[in-house]
Amino acid sequence: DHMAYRFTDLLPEDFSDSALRRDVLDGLVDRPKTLPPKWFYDKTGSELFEEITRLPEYYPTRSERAILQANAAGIVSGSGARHLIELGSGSSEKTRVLLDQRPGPGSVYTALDVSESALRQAAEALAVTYPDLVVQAVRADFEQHLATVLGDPLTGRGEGGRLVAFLGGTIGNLEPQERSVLLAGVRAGLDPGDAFLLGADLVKSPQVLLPAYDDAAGVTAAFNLNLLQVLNRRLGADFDASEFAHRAVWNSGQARIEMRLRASRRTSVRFADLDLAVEFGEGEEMRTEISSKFTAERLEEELGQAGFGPDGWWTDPEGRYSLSLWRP
Ligand code: AVJ
Repeated sequence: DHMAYRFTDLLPEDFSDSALRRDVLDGLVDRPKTLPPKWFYDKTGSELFEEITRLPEYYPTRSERAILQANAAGIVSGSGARHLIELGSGSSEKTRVLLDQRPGPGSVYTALDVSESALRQAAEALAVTYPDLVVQAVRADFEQHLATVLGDPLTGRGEGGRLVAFLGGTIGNLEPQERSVLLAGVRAGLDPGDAFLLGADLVKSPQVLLPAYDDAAGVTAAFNLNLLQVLNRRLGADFDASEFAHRAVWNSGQARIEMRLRASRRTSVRFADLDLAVEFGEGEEMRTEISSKFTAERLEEELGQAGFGPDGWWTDPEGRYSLSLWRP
């Protein structure tokens, strides 16, 4: 049955257009210039990201998968969950490791993402593999719709047994302020008996971190520079990508990798659709992504601030990446 899942759309039709316009108008008039990383993921960008996850230098995806595979039974049975709710589910590929441990027929999986095509593809495939699983796909922005998604009637409050998962290290892409808002929002949506599973990359030597974001084959550079094509196509901009270079910088004070695009010469860029011109000075950098790295102490402090207590901690053998379980 090709309709074996429920689809709910919480986003306006023009959501991504209006959000992109706002982000460009806000971020490219600021100093330093910044853009949020969510705009990387057009078709080419999503393919380049998949390629990044297979690079020898890029460990987070492999580490997270290894932790999930080694500990899925303990995570799922320890959480007591019958309903898995995934924020930013993408292809839901690694989610299968958790779903394989579901307690029985009637278990529920709710996927939340901004991409309808990714949601439908993932939901359809999961409904085929797991005919006894109730699958829901919700097109929503986890920075806006947590209360709706974690409330009735979508995911049923108050019965306990819900596990909210936020995997892939995406928490690291949020600014500290956005992070605390998100964590507080998850906490507010959970009841006693529910749990929160978080995938977070850990602080380590810049000798490991920097190559992960500036690989020898140049895939991350292509991924970063592709953002300029996204802006050219979607907003009628006229970036000349050959005038910009990929940079990855370890900001030790804030414990984060910053990806930037550096203008090699003075240049002016027009955004036809926005009636906007943006000047870049020679050597000026636009920050396109932060990828924060955490310590166990830091996570415990931030999750504690949001009203969570620790209930489980797993890393890969090299201690590069963490999965952690939290209780409201
Ligand atoms: C999967 C979004 C967390 O920050 O490591 C990979 C994205 N950027 N290489 C990360 C990314 C550059 C990635 N996230």
